[in-house]
Amino acid sequence: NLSRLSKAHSQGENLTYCPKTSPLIVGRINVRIHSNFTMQELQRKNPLVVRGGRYRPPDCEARHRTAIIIPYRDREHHLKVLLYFLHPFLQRQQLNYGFYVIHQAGNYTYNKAKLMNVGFREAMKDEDWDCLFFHDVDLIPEDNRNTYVCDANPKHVSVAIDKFGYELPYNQVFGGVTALSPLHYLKMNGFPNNYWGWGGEDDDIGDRVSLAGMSISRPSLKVGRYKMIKHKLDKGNNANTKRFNLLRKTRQTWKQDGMNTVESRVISREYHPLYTNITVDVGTKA
Ligand code: NGS
Repeated sequence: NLSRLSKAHSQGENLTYCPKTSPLIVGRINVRIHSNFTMQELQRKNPLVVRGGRYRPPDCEARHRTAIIIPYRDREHHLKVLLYFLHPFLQRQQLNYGFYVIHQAGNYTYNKAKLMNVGFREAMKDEDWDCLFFHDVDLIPEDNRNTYVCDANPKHVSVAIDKFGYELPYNQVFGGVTALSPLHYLKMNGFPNNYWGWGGEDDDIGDRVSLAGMSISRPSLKVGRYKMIKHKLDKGNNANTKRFNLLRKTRQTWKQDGMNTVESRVISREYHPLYTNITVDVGTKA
């Protein structure tokens, strides 16, 4: 029956919409981090995920189209674990989704926010996504009721992380996992391109939300729960000593620096079975 339905899907037959709340959602998930499995095994566990990490429910028309954007460099183990948990998590929510890994080429200082701008641009070339989830590679959701869809305002999603005792660490925090519609994203001119190294870019993004006249929405602490995969400090991502100065100027700079000025060169676009990998040259500090 499943194969008949997916055949119906690929032939473009009209399916009825999925229910407003998916009956497949399981609630709290027992996240036990491990990676003693191969990518092939992971593919076999997700038979309905197609080339480039794309999925749509086989038996109903999804109500939401969500792109997962993962800024990335040299975190193979984390990516594997995230794929392991996130694919079934999203399928249970009956989403039409796509998985994008945005990989910074070379060893130059990391620039996460710029990678996310590239991710937005590249993902929107594929599909008219109605929501983009900007997702740290080391955060694993622990409650399936945390639905990966957008709100009326930009949503800060990872509100309760084990590392912070499952509490919001500070009021303006806007890092980890966030969800914006294309309209939200363009309204705030995307993310800053000039934060090189660790820290501050997420606070800048949070400031942009309010400077663009929006507010931050959040799920409850009960549902917005995440486990952070432990890791050592990354090479090429030292704390950005300029971050406090940059943050003082966001009000003056956000309209001149962002999605309207992102300069980068896509080196390759690879369609892996469980994700699309986009390798990009983001350049160097001005
Ligand atoms: C703030 C940083 C954010 C960072 C947050 C949590 O202080 O970029 O801590 O960091 N802001 C500045 O440095 C201005 S964490 O404890 O997860 O490493 O995301």
